[in-house]
Amino acid sequence: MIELEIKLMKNILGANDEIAALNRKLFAERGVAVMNLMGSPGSGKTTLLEQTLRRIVGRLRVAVIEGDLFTAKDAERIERAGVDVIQINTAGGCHLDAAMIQRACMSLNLDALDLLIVENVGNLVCPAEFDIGENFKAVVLSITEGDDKPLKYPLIFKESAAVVLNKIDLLEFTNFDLPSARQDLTTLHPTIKIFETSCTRGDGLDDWAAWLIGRTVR
Ligand SMILES: Nc1nc2c(ncn2[C@@H]2O[C@H](COP(=O)(O)OP(=O)(O)OP(=O)(O)O)[C@@H](O)[C@H]2O)c(=O)[nH]1
Ligand SMILES: [Mg+2]
Repeated sequence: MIELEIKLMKNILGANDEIAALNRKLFAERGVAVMNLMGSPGSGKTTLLEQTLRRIVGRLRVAVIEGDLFTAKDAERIERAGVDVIQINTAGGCHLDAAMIQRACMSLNLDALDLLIVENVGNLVCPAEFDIGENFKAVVLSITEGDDKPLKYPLIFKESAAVVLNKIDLLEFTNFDLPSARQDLTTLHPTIKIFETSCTRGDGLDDWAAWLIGRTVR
């Protein structure tokens, strides 16, 4: 029984990887960089995107794909930031997969883009397991989630080029041990780029946006 489940998972991931490779080839041909933005529900992914778009629109041609189980609430927020946005509803599914991104891209003019940002479904586990053909992943971890999360959910931090420690304005109200979290992150992934941000106060957002522009413009 256990063996069957493992084989099934391998088949699902194998099929996903094939479509992800096609997506990656398409993005390379069209010259568009793709970031897969992941993190727990409520960690601040959409708020970070709203703040990021304020800093990069006008310098980069950007579109956003929003992944959510239900509703278009996040897509409506991003639309107000003045960029093209496509909503994918997974109807309960805990992650986006490569085929969903492939379909969404049919409604986008990739030639007119420098950067495509994908906000994945809020979850620290499944999104890290499914390649969508992105160039790089980033993960948002909010201070209110606890400093133990990198070691408890290592894959997502190992896979991500950057981690955004968000809600740093709330640090004094929690027992989040910042040096310890930074140490764990660096142990798991020595080259991971760590940002400390507050989307309410503005800390760290310019540095994060500059890094993103640097990853996009080659
Ligand atoms: N204090 C504080 N609150 C923040 C910060 N960033 C986001 N929030 C708040 O956190 C809540 C969740 O933010 P969202 O951006 O919706 O989180 P999300 O990760 O997109 O959530 P899902 O899409 O549901 O997974 C909202 O009430 C935000 O206003 C921050 O830096 N500091
Ligand atoms: Mg969101």
